[in-house]
Amino acid sequence: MLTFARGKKMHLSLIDPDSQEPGEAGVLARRVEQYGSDGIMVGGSTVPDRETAYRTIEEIKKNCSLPVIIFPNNAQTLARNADYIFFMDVLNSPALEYKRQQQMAGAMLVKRWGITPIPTGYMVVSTSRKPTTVETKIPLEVVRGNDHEKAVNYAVYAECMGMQVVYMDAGSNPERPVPDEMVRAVREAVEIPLIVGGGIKTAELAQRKIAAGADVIVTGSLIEENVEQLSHIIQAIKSASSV
Ligand code: 1GP
Repeated sequence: MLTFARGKKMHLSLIDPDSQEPGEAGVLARRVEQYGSDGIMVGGSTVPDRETAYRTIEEIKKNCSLPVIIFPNNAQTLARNADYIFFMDVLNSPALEYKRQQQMAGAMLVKRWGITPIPTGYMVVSTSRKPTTVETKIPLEVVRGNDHEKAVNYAVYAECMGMQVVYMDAGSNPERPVPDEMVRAVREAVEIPLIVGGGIKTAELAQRKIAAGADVIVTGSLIEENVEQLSHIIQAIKSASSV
């Protein structure tokens, strides 16, 4: 069972079904489990369809025993063979489609298929001059890396709404990750577990985010680029001291 808790340091591996064939995803899943990752997120902003998501999860499950969490882009790409889903409010999107409509379209599927929803306050933090993919796909009220007050307000809202986690995401392959100071500001404001992802490609960066108050680190692109490096990141997370 996958349980997030404040102070419980974890690592999640993001596998994007759009980036490799399902068979290759299975090979990567086996590697990340060996390195000590705690779960596999399946998704991204460009997952083509439900069938691709299903086949990717199928191969992941053949190759490892880690829990699989859907990281959804829309209701059309949910797959019945996942264990969990980050059931999201995109906190800084003004678009009803991403606040409510996709969630409503997906809710009955999640229930029917017995996927466990993890109510998630998801925030996109803009740290790059060139927009990341998520920034091009979803209408956003921009939260820049120094907009601590906005980030804190969104996170506190998520906590008051009863969401189980806050996920601060700089998007895939950003120029820089969510700044330490912003992670710290949000950490001080809420009690719920804090997930941080986007551009965390070294052990030092992972350690810094944990030291600033992140509980869970997400790694995506690096798994496709240099999966061996992941072992250092996971070791750093597990040995880092948190606040
Ligand atoms: C993106 O947080 C994830 O939504 C992962 O980002 O691909 O940069 O690791 P990276």
